[in-house]
Amino acid sequence: MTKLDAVTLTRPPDGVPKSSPHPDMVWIPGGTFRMGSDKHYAEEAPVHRATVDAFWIDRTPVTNRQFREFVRATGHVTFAEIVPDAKDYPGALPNMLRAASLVFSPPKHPIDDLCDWSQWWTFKFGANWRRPYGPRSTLSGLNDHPVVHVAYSDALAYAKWAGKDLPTEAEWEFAARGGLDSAEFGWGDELAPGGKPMANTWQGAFPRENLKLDGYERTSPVTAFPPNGYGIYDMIGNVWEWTSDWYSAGHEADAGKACCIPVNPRGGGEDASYDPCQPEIRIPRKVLKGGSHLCAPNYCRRYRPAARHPEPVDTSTSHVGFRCVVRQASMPPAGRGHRAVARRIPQRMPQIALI
Ligand SMILES: [Ca+2]
Ligand SMILES: [Ca+2]
Ligand SMILES: [Cu+2]
Repeated sequence: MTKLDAVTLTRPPDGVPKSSPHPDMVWIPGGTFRMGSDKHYAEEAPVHRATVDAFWIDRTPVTNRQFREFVRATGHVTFAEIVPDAKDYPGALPNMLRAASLVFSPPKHPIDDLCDWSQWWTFKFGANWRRPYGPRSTLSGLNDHPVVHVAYSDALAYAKWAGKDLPTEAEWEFAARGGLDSAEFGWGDELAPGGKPMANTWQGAFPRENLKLDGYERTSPVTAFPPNGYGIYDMIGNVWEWTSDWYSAGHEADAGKACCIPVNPRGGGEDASYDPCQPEIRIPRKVLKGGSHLCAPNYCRRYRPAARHPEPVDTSTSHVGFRCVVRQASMPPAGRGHRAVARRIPQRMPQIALI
């Protein structure tokens, strides 16, 4: 076991602007922190020290209002709006070759098997960021909710357009901890201190009983819950957020000596990110962070800064969004064996977060 060090925070160096380079960004001081957790899911272990340089981060996840501005300015068409090309789908079922996205649909019957996510995820034709629940839905009332149904390439395209980038996993986790080193949640050690919900998660027995004690059945406005110690909102819950790191099944061991703590770590390589349970599907997976409105105590306790989940780069859902960062210096590329993200398409339907 490594002796726990006090978190070291750096202050913005001289010359760093006091106000952000873009509206609604918050300065994160950077420093050395304990990343991961040994007390929860295996993929979060081991706890290890990591250092991140200071950066700016969006105060909230990107909203539908903001994403609409981007689409108006660029004409960007999201992955979920594009009809898949049969050439890209050897062996695909022809009736699945339609523009679609995964929408959470609570099952009508009791579920015996909580591993069978197809019971509550529907690959809904015509669902996309403008029609988040399906072809007849709209964004009415959802302007200040996070954009959803965005694949990795959509998040990255937005970030580039905005003159920003996507956070690494280490940056994201550092920011989510809000200066509380090794606390279980982004606000302390209790999920709902004094009964007060601190994030949009799921109360009740997932996936059928949504008690909505936090006031929201699905997504919520991005400032509906209190900000963390850095003044940023919704890191935990509401929607999972894309990071730019390839997923690997666990973290590297702690460096041991202070000299060797990794600086701006980028996780493993793309090749290690494929799903070992589905070797025939070669779609690399990125790390999602923060949990969502579907994370429930009986099913998925990932409403914590250390939590992480693999998401295939081409998968979009009703519970995944993103936010951006701005750095002073460029970041090294993701992981070892980095290659460009190819537009590879799954055989039948996107793999999907088991959440
Ligand atoms: Ca909720
Ligand atoms: Ca979030
Ligand atoms: Cu979850």
